[in-house]
Amino acid sequence: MSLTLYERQAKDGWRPSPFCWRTRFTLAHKGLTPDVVAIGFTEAERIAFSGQGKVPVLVDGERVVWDSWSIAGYLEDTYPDQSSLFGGNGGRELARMLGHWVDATLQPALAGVLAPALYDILDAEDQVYYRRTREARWGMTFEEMRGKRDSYLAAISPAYEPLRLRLAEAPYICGEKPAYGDYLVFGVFQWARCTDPQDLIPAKDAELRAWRSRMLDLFGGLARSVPAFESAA
Ligand SMILES: N[C@@H](CCC(=O)N[C@@H](CS)C(=O)NCC(=O)O)C(=O)O
Repeated sequence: MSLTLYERQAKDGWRPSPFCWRTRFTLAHKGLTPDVVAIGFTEAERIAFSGQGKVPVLVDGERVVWDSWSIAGYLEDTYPDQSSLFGGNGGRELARMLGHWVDATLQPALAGVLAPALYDILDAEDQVYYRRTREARWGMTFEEMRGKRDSYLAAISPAYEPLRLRLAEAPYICGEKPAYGDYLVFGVFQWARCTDPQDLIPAKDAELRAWRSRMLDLFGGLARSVPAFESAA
């Protein structure tokens, strides 16, 4: 059966989307290797068949699934013989909560830095679209956001606190082995690695860095196989 993943690409093959990284790791966890079709922001017509305009979109034979959470649930239910993403129903519910924390707290904590930085790695046509939509969302220009970079950077550290506490207890967020909760969080740090030259995990956060390094090694170095800034190893 053919399996195709549509994901975001920036210029020169850079792959910055945190949502798409969740899905890449989810597929790898299930031992699945999709054909990857990378599209720019201004190529939404290529996923119009899904009835919406965002990536990731997974096509599994006749089945079309979009939204990283829906894709994770679909893969867990459709490929139950492979290693579980959630470790049962309670784990699935907890993963949903963790996803909400990532979307509502962790990702926004880095977004003030990463939104204008992402602009720099887009093709010219995508830059026009991205600037228009993101500046409207933030209510200020990218230049104004860059001017506030130091204050955005200072606000990141408190958002890491739950990760610090967890990674002092276990090698992975999900325990002895990585699972969906790790992929949710890692997507954010892979977005950072693939977007901004500065490492957004400071040296003092050694355990968080060590976890990121383990995540980068997973699945044959899947996340190391794309262009990224070397500062965040
Ligand atoms: N809740 C969705 C969010 C997906 C999402 O926001 N994808 C971005 C990735 S760059 C996108 O395609 N945005 C389209 C746009 O801004 O036009 C998920 O978890 O998959």
